Amino acid sequence: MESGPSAECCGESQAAPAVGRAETGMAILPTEAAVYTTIDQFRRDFRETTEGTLKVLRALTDESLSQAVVPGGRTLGRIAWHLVGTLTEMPAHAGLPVDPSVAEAPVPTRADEVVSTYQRAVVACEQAVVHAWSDADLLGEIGMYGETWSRARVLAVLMAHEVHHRGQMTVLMRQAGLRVPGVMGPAEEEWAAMGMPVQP
Ligand code: NI
Repeated sequence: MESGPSAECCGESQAAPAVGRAETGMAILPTEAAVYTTIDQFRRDFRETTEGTLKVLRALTDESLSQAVVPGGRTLGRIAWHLVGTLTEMPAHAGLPVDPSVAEAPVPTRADEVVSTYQRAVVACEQAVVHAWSDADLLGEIGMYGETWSRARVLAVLMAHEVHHRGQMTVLMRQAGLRVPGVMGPAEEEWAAMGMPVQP
């Protein structure tokens, strides 16, 4: 992300004083040790999460990319592209051997370009983590966005960030009139397809 997760996700300026994790919006994350103690745990979670995100991205249309959160605000396309870019930007920031330049490219006008770039970023991210970091490396600490994080925390934040923006996208997609796929349970249309009433 261009200016770190707190600036992108919480609307805070990076110039704001960092007086604690609660102010960065990261305090709700589980402790890193409880999340990933092995690279394989991350890989399984990463694959499941990114498959869900891919379902959402595949439901985008070219026209929907310009759907704004508020008039003149961040668009669905920009959020999607930020999500794609972070998959290489954050790992690169953490010292992993990935090319972060996708985060710097303009937002595509075609939805299929978002999807294909995401797929490449997923492969690049997973391969970098798997090949460059060992289980023992996860407890090691590195500088991230003006703070000190363990590598396990980097991976946990990467996943939380993905789910956060994916949730934003599904709301905007409804507002754009798109059919939204179920990611963590069936979507409205999927309950209907099963002949069941929409569950709360
Ligand atoms: Ni963000």
